Amino acid sequence: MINPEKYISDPALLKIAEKITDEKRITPEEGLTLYQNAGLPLLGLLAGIVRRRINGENAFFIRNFHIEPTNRCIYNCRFCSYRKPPKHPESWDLSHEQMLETVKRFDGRQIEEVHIVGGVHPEHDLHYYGELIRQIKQYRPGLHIKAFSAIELDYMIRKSGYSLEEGLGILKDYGLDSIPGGGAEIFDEQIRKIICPEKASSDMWLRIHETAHLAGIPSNATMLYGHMETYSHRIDHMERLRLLQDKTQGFNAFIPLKYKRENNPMSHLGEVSMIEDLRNYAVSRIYLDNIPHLKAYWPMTGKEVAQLSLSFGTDDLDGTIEDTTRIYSMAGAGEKNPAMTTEEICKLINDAGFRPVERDSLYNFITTFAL
Ligand code: V47
Ligand code: SF4
Repeated sequence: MINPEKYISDPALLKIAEKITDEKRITPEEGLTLYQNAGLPLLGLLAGIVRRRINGENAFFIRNFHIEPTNRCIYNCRFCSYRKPPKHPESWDLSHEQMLETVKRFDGRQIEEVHIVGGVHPEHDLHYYGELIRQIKQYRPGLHIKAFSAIELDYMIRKSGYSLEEGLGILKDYGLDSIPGGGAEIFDEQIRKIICPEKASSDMWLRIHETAHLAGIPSNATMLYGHMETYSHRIDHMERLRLLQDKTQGFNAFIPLKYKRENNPMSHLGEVSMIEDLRNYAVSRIYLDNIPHLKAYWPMTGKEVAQLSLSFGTDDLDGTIEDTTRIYSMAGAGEKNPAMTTEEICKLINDAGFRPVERDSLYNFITTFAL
């Protein structure tokens, strides 16, 4: 038997480690202690215990692609490299036909999910996006539509004059299946005031996800970290998510997103290290004991960090992507033309010692590969 006392000399960390191995929930103060005082090896060990309890040796991926309808946006978040003003040479605003062309590129190929997310266009309302969803569903009924961050939803629902309940219900009727996790950034109101003062508030983000969950629309949650937030702000962010998840059980996955500095006004802040990325994945896995999946979004992290993160609590590498997203490469993320074949993803997972599982959007197993 391993005697933990022999390896963990700090009594506070020892107590937390014992709680985790006893399957007990850690407090916000204990989460903060982990961030402040636990080294990478201990965090990896503890996150691995939680990961194995929830997901065994499985590491999930999906066949998916993105549609980014527009990079025009009424807001101007200081960390954003994606938004461009109307007549800028790199600005775009795709028509429904152009977006359907992207769907048609996958004719005859197995594909599970389309992820639709973009800027908040001043003129596009709920029915504009509803019609897009309707046309995609009509063309390819089996395709799961995961679409619109809470920030886009807030604007399109208000613009069309509906309550949240009505707006989300109407979008569900058009064919919306689930909601991605974007726009959460960091919930602390003071930091939000500095980095994204105009966009929907933290309370509104949480209300939209709660309302969606109650309407039977599952969702994800993100956290933008590595800018000017403190560890307390990260714990506060995760605590608000953990409380909501206790109420609704509607979150499928948590996705930490490291702030990337290229082409945005916050560049002077620099970027945190890979060690910090792995520590953050591990604390997230331990803290969010009620959100089943922790996603390493590889177009953002790069393939190697995503692979390594599997040993620090993550169990989901998102998907094949098919070179259909620009949001992260515009901010200087590792992958300029993100695309991976299922063979590549399986090898990446296998080489890290985990079992590749191809999933659908709701984490039902499609194919389980050999370990
Ligand atoms: O909310 C914007 C982030 C998010 C930068 O649900 C940046 O499966 C880092 O939500 N550096 C949108 N991050 C993307 C998103 C997402 C991604 C992958 C999977 C899922 C999912 C959702 O991108 C924004 C913001 O937090 N972001 N700019 C930047 N410079
Ligand atoms: Fe607009 Fe989203 Fe960029 Fe903020 S992060 S400016 S809401 S596109």
